[in-house]
Amino acid sequence: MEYFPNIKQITYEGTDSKNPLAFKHYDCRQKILGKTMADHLRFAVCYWHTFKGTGSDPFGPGTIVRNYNSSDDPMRIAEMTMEAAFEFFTKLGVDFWCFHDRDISPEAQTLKETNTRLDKIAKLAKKLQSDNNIKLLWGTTNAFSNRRFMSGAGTNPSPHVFAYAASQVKKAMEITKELGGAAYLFWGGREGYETLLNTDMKRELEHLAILLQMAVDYKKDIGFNGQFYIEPKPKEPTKHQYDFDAGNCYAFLQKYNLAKHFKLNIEANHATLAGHSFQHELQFCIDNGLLGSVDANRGDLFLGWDTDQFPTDIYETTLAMYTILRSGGFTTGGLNFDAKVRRQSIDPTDLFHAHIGAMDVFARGLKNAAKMLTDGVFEDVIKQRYAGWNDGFGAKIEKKTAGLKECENYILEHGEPELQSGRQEFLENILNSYI
Ligand code: XUL
Ligand code: CO
Repeated sequence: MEYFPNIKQITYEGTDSKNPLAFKHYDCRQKILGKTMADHLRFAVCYWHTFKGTGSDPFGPGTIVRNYNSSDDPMRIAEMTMEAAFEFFTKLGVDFWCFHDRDISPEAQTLKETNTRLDKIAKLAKKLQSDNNIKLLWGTTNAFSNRRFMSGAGTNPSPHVFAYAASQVKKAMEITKELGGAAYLFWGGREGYETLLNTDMKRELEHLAILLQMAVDYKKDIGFNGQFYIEPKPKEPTKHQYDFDAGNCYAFLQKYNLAKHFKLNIEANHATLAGHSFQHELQFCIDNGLLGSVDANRGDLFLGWDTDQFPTDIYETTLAMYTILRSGGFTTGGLNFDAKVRRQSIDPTDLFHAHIGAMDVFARGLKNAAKMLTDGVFEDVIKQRYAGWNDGFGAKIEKKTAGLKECENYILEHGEPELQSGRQEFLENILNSYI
């Protein structure tokens, strides 16, 4: 059955095209700095929002009705959804997808039955992957929706719930391996707290580290070679999420000797919720060898929660791609659209408009970033600004051969420093000239 019969293959038609169902900027085969756009951007569609999202919010149930949900049998729905998903990936022309175990297959009465269901759907996914030449960017488990996880998964006060979460991680990692996933992801769904009146934060964090170590060990046991990611988020669903931001995750990973096993998956909307720019979180990761992958979306300036909107801002995508390109680009990671169409966008075609726009805005970001990098204006400015450290007394400080006394002597001899403008407005104007 065809699930999107009104949609043909989406193709690149160039900037003059008026066709809303065509790319104006994303030309998958076009080479930028020696690599195709497809290989730079590594676009992925997320299963949860795009195929399982129905537009429900705290004030009302879903508004979106999909043809692949038209069955009384939940497993038939799971199969039809998977078929619809691969039709969507193929028509859109993305190379990757991402999923949670519970997105692709519904939970049953027991873990055993649930896992049998998962195996069945994973088999279908594997066939569709190979038929359509689509790859898995990452898989993960949903250990936050079921009521058993109301107080967390790895950080739950009950070891019984911890063990349940751990067994879900085990199975989800196995199917991720079976599907050739480039990575396995941990987002700390309800790993956080509502009040310290009932929470032993220290113990909970120790338990989280134990769970991750178990995963590291099991990964070795089964020979899964994918990369592990943690996805930071500062709040929502809990008031305080433990994996607050990239800096916080890094401190946690170092404390528990896990840093060499993990990279981070940076989500734009999570960065802004943490009070950081998307670019800041990316740069922090790059500076510390932590950049894994990206959940590409955006928040709303006026709303303080995770609205998960599709990216539309060329400034944001230009700065993000500039930062990613400067670091050498993605290896295992890519740009996963962890984004959902709005509650009133009820047509299947809206899913295509959302992804086409997002892919085009990242393609523009990539092209702008490549020009910025080739011209080297910003790199030169930074080089010049720090040139004082390359020799003389600056080099002595960097080599740690000067102490407080030497600094004092230097000032006594040289007096007041000469100040240099930061030239921010000048640089912002140059940035604008690329956009
Ligand atoms: C939630 C979120 C998740 C993760 C995967 O805010 O971003 O969907 O990306 O669990
Ligand atoms: Co995400």
